[in-house]
Amino acid sequence: MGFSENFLWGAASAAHQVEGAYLEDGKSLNIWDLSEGHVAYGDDGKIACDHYHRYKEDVALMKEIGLKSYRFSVSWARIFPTSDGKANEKGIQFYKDLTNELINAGIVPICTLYHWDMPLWLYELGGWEKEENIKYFVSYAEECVRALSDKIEYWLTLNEPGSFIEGGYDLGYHAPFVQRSKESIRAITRITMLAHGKAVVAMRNAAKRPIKIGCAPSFGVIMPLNETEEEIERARRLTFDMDEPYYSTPWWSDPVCLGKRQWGTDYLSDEDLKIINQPLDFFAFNCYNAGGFGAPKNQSNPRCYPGYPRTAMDWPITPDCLYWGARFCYERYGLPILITENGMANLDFKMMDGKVHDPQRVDFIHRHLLGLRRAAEEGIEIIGYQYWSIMDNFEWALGYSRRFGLIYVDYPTQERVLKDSAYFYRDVIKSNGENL
Ligand code: GCO
Repeated sequence: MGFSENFLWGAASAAHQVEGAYLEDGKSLNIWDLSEGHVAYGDDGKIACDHYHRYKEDVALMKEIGLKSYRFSVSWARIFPTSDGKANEKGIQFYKDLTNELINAGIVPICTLYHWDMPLWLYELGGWEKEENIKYFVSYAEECVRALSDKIEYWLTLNEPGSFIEGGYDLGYHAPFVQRSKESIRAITRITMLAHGKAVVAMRNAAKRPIKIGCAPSFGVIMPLNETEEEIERARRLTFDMDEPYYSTPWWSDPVCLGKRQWGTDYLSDEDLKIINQPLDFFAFNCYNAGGFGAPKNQSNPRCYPGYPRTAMDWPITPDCLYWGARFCYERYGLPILITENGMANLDFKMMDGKVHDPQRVDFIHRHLLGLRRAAEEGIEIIGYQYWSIMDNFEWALGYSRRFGLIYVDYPTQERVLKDSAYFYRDVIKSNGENL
C-alpha cells in the first residue's frame, strides 16, 4: 500500500506571484504593490508570469505534466477592488474560467483565499490590525465560495499566517512592510485566527454543495537524530513545544484544530477558542525542511553539519521532513494530511540544448516523496502533495531571483520550458509513486 488511488498529485501557486495584470478588469492595488525599495532588484508583481492572460497555456502544460490537482489563490483585490462591498464580476469571471479550464483538463482545483495579497484599501482601513477585518474576510470568503463552490471542492482559508504576521508586521520584510509591537502582533494573531474560524462557518453555509476546508500553515518539524524510541519522543516533544510563534506548529494549529491555547497564545479567551476551533476536513501544511526556525538554537537541525546540502534559498535539504511532519501531525490532529507546499529553489537556466536540466530538483522531489510514501505505507492518511511551484514566479522579497518552478519562465518573453523535474514528476504521477 502506497499512495491512495485518488491521490491529489499537484503543484501550487499564488495570485500575486504569478498573475500579473495588476490593474486589469477592475482589479485594484494590494499591499505588495507597496513593495518599492523592499524587493531585490526592484522587481514587482505587475506582470509576473502573466498567468492572468496565459492561464490556458499554463493549464495545458499542467495537463502535459499530468497533474491531478492545482493549488492557486484568489486575488482579493480582484474580487473586492473597493470598500463599497460590490463584487467585481470580471474578477470573479477569471477564476470561473480558470476553474473550468482545470476541470476540463481533469485537474482538481484547490483554492486558497488569502495568500498574502490584502487589498490596499483594506490595509488602509486597518487590515489585520482591526477587528473589522474579520467581517471583510468573511464576506470575501462567502463571495468566493458562492461563486465557485459548484466547481471547487477543496478550500484553504489562509496561507502561512505565521509568515505573513512575522514577515509583514514583526520583521517588516514582507508586505505591508511594517514593524509592530509585541502587543499588536498578539492582536493581529488573534484577529487572524478568529477570521479563519468565522470564515469556515460562513463558507460551509454559503457553499452550493459540501466542501472540504483546511488551512495552510507552515510546519516546523524537528526530526529525530536517529530512530530510537527515545529520539523520536524527543523530536515529537521539541516539535510541539517549540517556544516561538509563527513557524511553530502548535502556535497556530492547537487553537485552530484542538481549541487549545499553546505557547504564546494565552491571550485567547475561551470564547475566542470556540470560534477559532471549527471542524476541518484535512490538515494541510507547507513544509520545506525540518528544524530551523524557532527550534532551540543548538538543536535547530541536529543532523546538519558544515557543508550540509542546501538549496538556492540556503535552506537545508532534509527529505525526511515530510515523513516526520505527516506522522507527528496525524498523531496530534487526527486529520487526513495534505502537503500544500514543498519544493526547492535552484539555479536554473535554459541550457545550450534549449532544455532546463535541474537534477538537484529531481533528486529533491524523489527523496521527499519517498518519505511521504513511507508515511502512507505506515497507514497515515495522506490525500495529496502540492509541489511549490508549478512555475518560476515572484518570490516575494527576493523577486524573480529565485526559481522554484517545475516550469521555467523566461520573464522577458514569457516563454515557458518544462524542466527535467517536470518530466520526472510526470512519470511519478503516472505510476502513482510506484516508480520511486
Ligand atoms: C510561502 C509561500 C510561497 C513561497 C514559497 C517559497 O509560504 O512562503 O506560500 O508563496 O513562495 O514558500 O518561499
